[in-house]
Amino acid sequence: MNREEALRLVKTQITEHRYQHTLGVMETSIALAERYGADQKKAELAAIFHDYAKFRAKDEMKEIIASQKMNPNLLAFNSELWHAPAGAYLVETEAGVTDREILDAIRYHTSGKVKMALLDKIVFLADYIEPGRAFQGVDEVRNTAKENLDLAVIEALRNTIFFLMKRNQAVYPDTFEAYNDLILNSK
Ligand code: DGI
Ligand code: FE
Ligand code: FE
Ligand code: FE
Repeated sequence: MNREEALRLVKTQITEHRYQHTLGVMETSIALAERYGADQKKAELAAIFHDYAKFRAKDEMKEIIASQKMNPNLLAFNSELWHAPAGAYLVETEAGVTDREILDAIRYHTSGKVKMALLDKIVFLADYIEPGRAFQGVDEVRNTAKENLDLAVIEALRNTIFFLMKRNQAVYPDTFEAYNDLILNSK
């Protein structure tokens, strides 16, 4: 699928604000793929589709998580997590994307996971640092992303974990596992 067709499909699914975010994630993912030697076309498609399910009803996402035998533990945590795995499923079944690396990058773009693939890291990070984002600390992560991909992902994970903990929110285990894995194993 080319960029235009993918963007056209995604535009029907999300708000104009989210579409502008998606364009930012797309440009940032392509730049990170170029910088760190990933497939730029896969980075582009994964980014375009990463928030495909963002506005689906919670009941529909719950049903997908259950019927597709995804980790049922997801349902005990913040519903913000659900659009990523539900999105991977819908992008495959509705948009016809079959590439496993692209689908995984969509699946793990919110939570992260242990042993993230290069494309997973790129989309996760691009989602965090795209030009439209204004999180506390995002400029530091943008700078780190120019030099060290793993360290930038660690910083984004750390900021998100802090953010959730400051608000007394639970942190999904995969997010901690992603953080621990990169701290222990990244060079
Ligand atoms: O979909 P986006 O808004 O572009 O961003 P996202 O997919 O990274 O997810 C949005 C939010 O999910 C993020 O701001 C924090 C929230 N969230 C809730 N629980 C968790 C979580 N994020 C992570 N990484 N881990 C959690 O347990
Ligand atoms: Fe998202
Ligand atoms: Fe994210
Ligand atoms: Fe996003």
